[in-house]
Amino acid sequence: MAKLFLGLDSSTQSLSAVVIDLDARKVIYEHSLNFDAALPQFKTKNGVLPGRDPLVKHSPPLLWVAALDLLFAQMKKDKVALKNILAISGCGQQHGSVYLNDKAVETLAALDPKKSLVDNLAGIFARKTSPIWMDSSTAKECEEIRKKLGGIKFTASRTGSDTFERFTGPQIRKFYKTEPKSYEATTHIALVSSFMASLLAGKIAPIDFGDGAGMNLMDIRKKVWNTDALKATAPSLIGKLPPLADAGKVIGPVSPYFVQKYGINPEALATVWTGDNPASVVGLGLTKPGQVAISLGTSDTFFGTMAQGHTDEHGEGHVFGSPAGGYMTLICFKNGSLAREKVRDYYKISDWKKFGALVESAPVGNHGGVLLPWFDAEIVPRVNKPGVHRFHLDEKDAAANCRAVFEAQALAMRLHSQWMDVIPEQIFATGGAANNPQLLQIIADVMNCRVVRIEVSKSAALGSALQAAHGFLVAAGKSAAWDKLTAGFTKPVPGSEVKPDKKATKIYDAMLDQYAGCESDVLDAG
Ligand code: XUL
Repeated sequence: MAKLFLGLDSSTQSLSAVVIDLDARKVIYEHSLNFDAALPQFKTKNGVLPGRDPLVKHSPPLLWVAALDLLFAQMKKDKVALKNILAISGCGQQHGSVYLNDKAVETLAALDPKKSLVDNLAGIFARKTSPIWMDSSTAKECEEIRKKLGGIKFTASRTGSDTFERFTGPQIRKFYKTEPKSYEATTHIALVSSFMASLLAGKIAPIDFGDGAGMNLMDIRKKVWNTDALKATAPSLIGKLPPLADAGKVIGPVSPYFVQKYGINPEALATVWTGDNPASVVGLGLTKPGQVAISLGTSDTFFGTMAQGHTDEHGEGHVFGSPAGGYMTLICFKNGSLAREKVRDYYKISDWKKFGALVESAPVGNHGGVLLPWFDAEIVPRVNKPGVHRFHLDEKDAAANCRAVFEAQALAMRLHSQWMDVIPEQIFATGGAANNPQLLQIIADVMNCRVVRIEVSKSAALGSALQAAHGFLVAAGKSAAWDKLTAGFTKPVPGSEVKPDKKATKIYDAMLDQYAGCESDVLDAG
């Protein structure tokens, strides 16, 4: 009998499933369910409830509940061998929180398969909507918590990150301040990840060290709830939080609801979920320190595995627990493809091939020309006022500006990842813009490291399936080395390797200080 493991990814816009056959090292099933299209009755746009305040971004948790039923129904329809699934794990969009009342425990334990999950669970919420990671309405609460914890450096060194608007602690504080009665009626606070795990386990699930680190509530070193952070956030918080645990740890057998309704193996194990970024680290096979990935999408993220959880004293980057043990780091640049596309459109360049040819026609280092492409407010470095800044760069020179946007993005990655103290051996590039050879060459030259392209459509769900396998093997007392588990699932695209050019690297080594000076000039000027 094939050993199958199911991984789920409850993201902002969709719920995805990946089933792996571990021994065959194969993904045997993939499916994604888009929330807006599949569940229009929840009236979300891109998975989020429309609202008047652009800073507030909430989603209805019952949407995620309904999606889980639909996805299992789809898997049954697609004849996935659910009776052979040995364990299930998953991941969720990070930071989002779900508020449950005193009916949650007994309701979860007695789910009736004759009813839908939504009908079973409609009465368990102390708050109808969930703030998600796109919410940035808690600047005041961030400031309050940061101040009580002793400033940026201390907040980051204790909890893994400075306070950020989307992080769960500031969100909980805002809820407590604005809706104290509902906060009081909340008996359990879950993350999206632990909430979804609770549905499968039929009981309140622990929060893992990866997603827990995205709350500003967990002691990043000791991996326990931090008393000072809890106190700075809201009263009686400890009693509302579940325990912390390793991602993939077995919670118990899957709820009979899924066995009776969808025919899943009654012995399938429900395990602890994590956040989507920690799951992607495993899904991309970054299980050893020094392995780094960049995801070049709407925004660009730079993340990797780190042995020691040392934190960024400037508070720009994050440290989360990694499902593979140890830590992972993450920095997020908002002006990724967003900026690349703005430059392309500004110079009326019809496609990326032409854009690439223009980049190649300008010299490495652009004769010292620098562009700061902060078309939108930037996360790293923190720039609240959007603006595009040119230094020794002629706005009319399309080629120089095309090269400059790529060089700035690569130099920013190098500059702002220095605190990680991770010397990458090789960088995996994913996301749409990883198809751009000139961008990959510049990243290889700036980082002085080879870059390979990796194509994975569902790295977070794949990471979750591997996490289920890991949890299953550990519970069975079997060997579960992460590098062996992930081997064969994540292969670089053949022939995609880009090697650094020594001469170019020398130019960029010298240019880094100049680039940092340009950033400082603009940031100091406010
Ligand atoms: C990470 C973050 C996002 C969400 C997206 O800190 O906010 O990447 O996890 O789902």
